[in-house]
Amino acid sequence: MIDRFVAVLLTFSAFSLSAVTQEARAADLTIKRAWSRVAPLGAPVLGGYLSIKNDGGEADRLLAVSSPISDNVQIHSSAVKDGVATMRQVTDGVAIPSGETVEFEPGELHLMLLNPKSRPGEGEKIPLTLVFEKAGPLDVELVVARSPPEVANEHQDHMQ
Ligand SMILES: [Cu+2]
Repeated sequence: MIDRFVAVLLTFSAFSLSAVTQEARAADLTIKRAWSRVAPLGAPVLGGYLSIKNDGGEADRLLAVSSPISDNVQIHSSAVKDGVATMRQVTDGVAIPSGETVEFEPGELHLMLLNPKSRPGEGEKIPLTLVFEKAGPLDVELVVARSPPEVANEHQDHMQ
């Protein structure tokens, strides 16, 4: 238990967050492009999108997500059935395989904050805690934007 606590402290001391790329890191996991779409006034839910990269040698698993602005943050998967978009709650977590990046994005796997206590405006941030089976808890912030944030450098490098 003590070891676990120390591990969490070390995780937080290594924690970094960039306002530009919304990047956070814990152990072998890197979170990028954490954002939420600007919601209309009175929206019953807020969407949460991000990518989780696992550079570790073994798989991890996103078990749960929480936020101070919602008592019920769910993981959803989307599918189109008979031309109708539907989504369902994922209750057994999401595997983050070793060496892979799992994307949470509109119309696909995503996070959903139910009954939000506030609806932050464009440029504001929504705190979120991701709980992983092995890496433990990781704090990130969703930047509220109208469209997905660009990933700086990574793709542009190829065009120069
Ligand atoms: Cu949803």
